[in-house]
Amino acid sequence: MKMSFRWYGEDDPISLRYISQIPNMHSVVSAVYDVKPGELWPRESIAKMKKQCEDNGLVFDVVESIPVHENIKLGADNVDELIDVYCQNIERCAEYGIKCITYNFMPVFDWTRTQLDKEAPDGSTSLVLYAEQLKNLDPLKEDIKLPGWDASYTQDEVRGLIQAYSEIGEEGLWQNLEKFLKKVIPTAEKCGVRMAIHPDDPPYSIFGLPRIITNEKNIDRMLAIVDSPANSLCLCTGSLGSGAFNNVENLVRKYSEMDRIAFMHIRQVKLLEDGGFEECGHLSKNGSMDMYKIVKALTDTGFDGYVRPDHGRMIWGEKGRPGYGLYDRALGAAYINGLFEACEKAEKE
Ligand code: DNO
Repeated sequence: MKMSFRWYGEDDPISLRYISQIPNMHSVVSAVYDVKPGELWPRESIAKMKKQCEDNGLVFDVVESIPVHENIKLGADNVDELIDVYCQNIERCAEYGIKCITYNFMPVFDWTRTQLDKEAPDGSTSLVLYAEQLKNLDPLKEDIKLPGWDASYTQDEVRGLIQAYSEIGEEGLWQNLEKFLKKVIPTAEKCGVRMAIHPDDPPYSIFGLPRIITNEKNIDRMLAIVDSPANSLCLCTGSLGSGAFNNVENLVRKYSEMDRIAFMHIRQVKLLEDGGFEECGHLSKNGSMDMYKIVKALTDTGFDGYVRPDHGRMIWGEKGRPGYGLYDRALGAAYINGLFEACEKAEKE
């Protein structure tokens, strides 16, 4: 596996220098942030990021994300044009050494939480989704914003989008994903890039919007649309694991065996009885998933893709982007490194 770390570019309070000091760090996961979805990524911006990473002994070979324009997901009139730009962006990334591109197909909102700073008894804070709080959130009535969301929509635009998605429904979204994959995957294949779709987070419909990358049956359906390692998963343990119906270690074993995981996001969640969840430290004993079994499923199946510690808590007084502080993600990386070393060595004994 190749260990990686997400970096939000020059606006990120965490320096590449610090990232390079995390044991076993190999790749930087980032994106060009100065363009809107649907626009071409300037070559100079990709080249600059590549150089900044190299100057710090790191490799910029994973993109997270090239966002998919809502009009692609909705199958609007200019969909062909937008998919064409998407393909050109894949080609441009490949020119600068990118091997894996993460994206998602979630309507309007990316990952959703109801609170970003829930304090634990030890004083650390983390992201949570409480079912009670979710019931009271209504994007049709109030202007809610989360750090993972495209903040550029006005309230009226959000209303219009929610309406448009309710008209196409789940099957409409599937058809639009199919069209997208059938054009994008051959381009990715040609330039040696693996496309890695991120599961919906949480893995069920929210605000009445369709969500389709949620469970084993749907992931099978998505992978079958184009049967190629270029059409792969960014298997996010926390996203899939926040649905009690998903057995994450089985999913990891199955898709890694099929060579359809390009990228692993490893994080822990603690499931609550009412369907909500709390993010917590990476350790197995802190949450609902057995991290040892997840890593073992990867080493047993010869996984050689990218791994990144995903969301951490805010600890040691750190202030920063919720879920994306340095300290707890670095602890997560160290823990994941240890699990990999133990599993790999045990195999050889
Ligand atoms: C959340 C992230 C997601 C992910 C996108 C991929 O922390 O894992 O925002 O980057 O869904 O497109």
